[in-house]
Amino acid sequence: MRLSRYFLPVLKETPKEAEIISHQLMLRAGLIRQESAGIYAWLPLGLRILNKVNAVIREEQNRSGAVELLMPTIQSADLWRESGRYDAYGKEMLRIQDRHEREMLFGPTNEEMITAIFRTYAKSYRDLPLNLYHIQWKFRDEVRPRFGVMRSREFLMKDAYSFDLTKEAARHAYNKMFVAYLRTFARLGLKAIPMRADTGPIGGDLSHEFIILAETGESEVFCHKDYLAFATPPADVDFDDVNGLQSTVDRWTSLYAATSEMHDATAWEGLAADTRVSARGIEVGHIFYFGTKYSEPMKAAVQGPDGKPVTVHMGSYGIGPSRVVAAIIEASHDKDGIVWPVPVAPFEVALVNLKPGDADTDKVVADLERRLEAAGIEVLVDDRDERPGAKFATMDVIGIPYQLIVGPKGVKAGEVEIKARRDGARRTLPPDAAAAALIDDVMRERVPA
Ligand code: 5CA
Repeated sequence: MRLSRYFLPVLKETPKEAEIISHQLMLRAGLIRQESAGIYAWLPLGLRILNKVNAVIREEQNRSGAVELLMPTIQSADLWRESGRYDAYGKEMLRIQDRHEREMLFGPTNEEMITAIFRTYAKSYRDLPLNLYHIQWKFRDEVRPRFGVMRSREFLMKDAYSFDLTKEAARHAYNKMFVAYLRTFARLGLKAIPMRADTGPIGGDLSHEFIILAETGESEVFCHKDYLAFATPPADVDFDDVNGLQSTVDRWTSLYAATSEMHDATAWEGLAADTRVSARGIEVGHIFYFGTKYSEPMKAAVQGPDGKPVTVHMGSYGIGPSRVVAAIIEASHDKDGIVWPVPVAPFEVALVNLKPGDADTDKVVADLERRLEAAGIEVLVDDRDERPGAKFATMDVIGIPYQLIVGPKGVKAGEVEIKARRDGARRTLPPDAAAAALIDDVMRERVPA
């Protein structure tokens, strides 16, 4: 992609309305634009990042056995009357009337709709277990939308819903999502700690929030410091191994970890002082087991092995990809801008042409672009007619992991320069060797172990 033909509205100044660093940098780097309070347009660079986050989430959901579908954003109020949540949900629900004066709503979550889909088609215990998910926009009319896409009114959610015959089977479904979430957040470059959590309007008696520690987090959280060094379950984890998965979950829930709503001050005081981490946290995922809370009133039952109807046990599992983008920035930035980990970077290499119009430089840049793209690397070529300083500043703000810098002096000497955005480390190499080194580095970092 040539920057001269792209749409990248980078801002020089930090917008005053943005209070936290991720919001400031998302506006400065031209990722999002506010359209109304808590409602954002995703500009081209931002959309590429959001799509990368979704791709990682999707891969790990699919790996765990969940199946993707897509439900609409607009739902009928009648569906919510069946579960009894239409009135209970309160002012956070955006209620809409269509031209026939039918009551509709913009979905804040999809438990009711997925239960209705399930009961239409699933008739037998042989249809179970089942986990269906989608990645779709939600709307919650938050009283205080703030911090950009971190707490917005319209936001993207990956929500999965599991259906099982028994409570034990539902526990296994819960554990699958628990482990898939550990892998997902690790691949996104985040250290997420599962914490016992309150279930709020979703309901149920078993629930964990996946929290990343960050100064700008909205809630206060408490956890044992050993969690920070726990190893992520490997890519070849066997999701059908009931005991194996349970022991992974047991280990990840063996030490103290709680959000402020679930905090037990006495248990906390009992821990050795040097093992206690009390910090601010950002909730990037939330999983729930709620048994028959929806299947009972909505009559979602299947025929059991003995021919009798069994009301199914359900759970729901959410991740907020739009919030995750902001959370990654909170966890990965420096004074000059964003530092994207390769798996979510909007482009993997920024190829900076220091003198567009200089025939020799242009040729080396074009060759490098072709070579990298042929290897499947995503390249943004800075071919703008700008001072080198301005180009470097832009590339630093938008945070592409590697900069490949080509100027007339280097070209004469047969050299180009690689700068790693992460630590600023520089290497000077002949163009061919630089391309080979970058292809190596990017491929290695795409899917971390
Ligand atoms: N139906 C359940 C699970 S599928 C549910 O709605 N859970 S939730 O309310 O906890 O939301 C799931 C995830 O969506 C949260 O963990 C968070 O990452 C994201 N999320 C929730 N509210 C917002 C918001 N206002 N702005 C951005 N992301 C949000």
